[in-house]
Amino acid sequence: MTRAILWLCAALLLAGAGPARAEDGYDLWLRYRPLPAQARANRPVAIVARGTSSMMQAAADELSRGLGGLFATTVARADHAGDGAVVLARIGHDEAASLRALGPRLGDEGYVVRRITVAGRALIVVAANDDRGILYGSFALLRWLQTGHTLGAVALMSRPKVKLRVLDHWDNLNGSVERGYAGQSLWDWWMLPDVREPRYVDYARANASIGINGAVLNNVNASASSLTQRYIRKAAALADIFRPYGIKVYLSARFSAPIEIGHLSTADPNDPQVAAWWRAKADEIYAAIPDFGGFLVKASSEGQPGPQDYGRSHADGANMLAAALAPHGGVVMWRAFVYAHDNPEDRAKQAYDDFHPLDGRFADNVLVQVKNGPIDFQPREPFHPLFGAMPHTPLMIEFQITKEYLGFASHLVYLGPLFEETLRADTMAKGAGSTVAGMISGMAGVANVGRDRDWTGSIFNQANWYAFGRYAWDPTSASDAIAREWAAMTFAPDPAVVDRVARMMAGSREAAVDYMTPLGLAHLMGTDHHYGPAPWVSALARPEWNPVYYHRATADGIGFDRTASGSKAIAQYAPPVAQRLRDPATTPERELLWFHHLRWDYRMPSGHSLWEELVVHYDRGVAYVDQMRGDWTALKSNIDSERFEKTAALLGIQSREARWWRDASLAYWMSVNHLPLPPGVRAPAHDLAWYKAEDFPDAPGH
Ligand code: BDP
Repeated sequence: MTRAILWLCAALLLAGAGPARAEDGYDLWLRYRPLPAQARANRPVAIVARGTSSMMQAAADELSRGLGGLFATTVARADHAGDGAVVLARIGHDEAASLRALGPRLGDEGYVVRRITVAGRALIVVAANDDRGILYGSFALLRWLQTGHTLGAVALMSRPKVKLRVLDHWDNLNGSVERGYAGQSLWDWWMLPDVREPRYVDYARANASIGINGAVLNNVNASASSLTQRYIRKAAALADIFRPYGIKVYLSARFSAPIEIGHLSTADPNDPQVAAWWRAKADEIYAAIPDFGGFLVKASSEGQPGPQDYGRSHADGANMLAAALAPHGGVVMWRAFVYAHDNPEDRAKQAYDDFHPLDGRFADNVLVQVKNGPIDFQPREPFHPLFGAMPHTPLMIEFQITKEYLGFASHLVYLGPLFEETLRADTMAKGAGSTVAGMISGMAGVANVGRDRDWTGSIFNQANWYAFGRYAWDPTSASDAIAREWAAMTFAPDPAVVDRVARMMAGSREAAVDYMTPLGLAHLMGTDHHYGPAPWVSALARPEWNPVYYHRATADGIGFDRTASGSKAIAQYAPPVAQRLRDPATTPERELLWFHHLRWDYRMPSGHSLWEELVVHYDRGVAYVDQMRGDWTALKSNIDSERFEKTAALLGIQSREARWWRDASLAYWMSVNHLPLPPGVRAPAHDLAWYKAEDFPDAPGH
């Protein structure tokens, strides 16, 4: 029977049983609601774990919970693997003997899930070289079923392509979250280490289900207090909870901590006393957290202290910390997000200028963490020129999962296509095919989770957490496949639901780019809180804080000239890429105004003038949101009322705010270019003064 028919039967059964059960999103994609009766025919009878580690237990418990839910029965743990049992075993174990040859292909953390017959018994075996692989394999088996496949057909094998897969929490010790739109911090620092909330376990389960293996607990704009003994104890409690789920904890380290909490007179990385302080601090942390991951550091950036305060380089600073962590096996994730207030250079060039000369000068346990684009998590940026330019330095890529620049919690913007675009970008550093995906040793995502009941402020924001994990596991993934997987697990593996939800998601990021910053524009948002449009802002203290710095619109034209006649930022890319970007005609249209300043009447390939084309994009973005609303309405009978209503309300906000972005932007551009709107185009709802007067002192996340 086809899946569509199975789902039709299930829907009919449900209809007979009354309205679908209300849900609040807490269960994320791990809902484990019963499969349709026909899909439950071949049910597992028991779970047998060949090992006693806490990770093995976590895997077995998850299977018990998941299979129990999906098959609407109890699937208990057992010692004997009878016919129909699910067995968790290391590759060397007898019951996994026939899989032994696969061992080398699984490496660390990889898994294989197969239906095999052992001494006449049909077993489902989840096997790996290590327990972490078994944990991931267990979640993969559940995902297989949740996405509408049958147990009988299971045959899975996978290993992660990226070693460090980390969530960065920008959580402050007072419970606020920098750029967080899902309530207060998940960590109740005040009550820790005594109160160990069940939520922490569910957070760890969710991460393990998508292969995330690290969490930085505190904000990159770090407080030195997080390194005091009191807070180390709190972090240790979280580490204990996360350990069975394969998640290491990391801390953001404030570079000046030796002064602030160590009472030294300097934090100079070349001062032996400073180095000794960090060594002692690392020893203290490892005594409490033996598998501590290491430090994330934002230094000499946006006013944060750093090695440059002492005339030292980023390598000097990173290597000093790395030396303190090395004896314990820890790493330093040193951020390349730097730009200086006294540097008149194009902001997009500054990170490259600082870091490129340091290639090969970092210690072995340092990773340089580079944002996806050269400025700052904008709705669209070209890939960062450091990718491909530091062949002798392990690089991590940093994405922002929280939607600081993409509509906060309310806009439905699926980030899969954004991740995909950067990861697939060809740096041409070593010839064609030198993709960003192929040159990263780690992937960090600025987390979007908070204390909201649905974790992320909306159901669809959960998809971005999910997609981040799936991309970190395999950066060559396809965003549409991930969206479909998520939709099946989150709603139902009913093709009617999955097709429509995936369709909504597919174009949602492009739509946000269209109504916010089309054709390569960037950084046009409101000051400080970053909510809403403010392309007119021009009076902030530092030039690069002002939107006008980025769009450079005048009566003649618009865009940032980064060619040889402008800031020359294009020269930071490998020659074949630079060659293409030099000419507006060969620059990808989506990045046109990032690299070029063009006249308003510049002829686009469509035949439109640049001005007309901009208007088309704004309108296209708004129209897409309307289409998503229509799609969602059509799903009303397929989705439980609680998640349906909340999402519908948020789409209402998005529809209003997409129009606001469009209208305010157009009103401003027209005040600069004095051009009329093309015939038939709707005029902004208000005049420019009205948009400028809007004020949001209470916007969240700031
Ligand atoms: C910017 C955020 C700011 C962060 C900064 C960073 O607005 O709050 O501190 O990124 O990444 O986008 O350090």
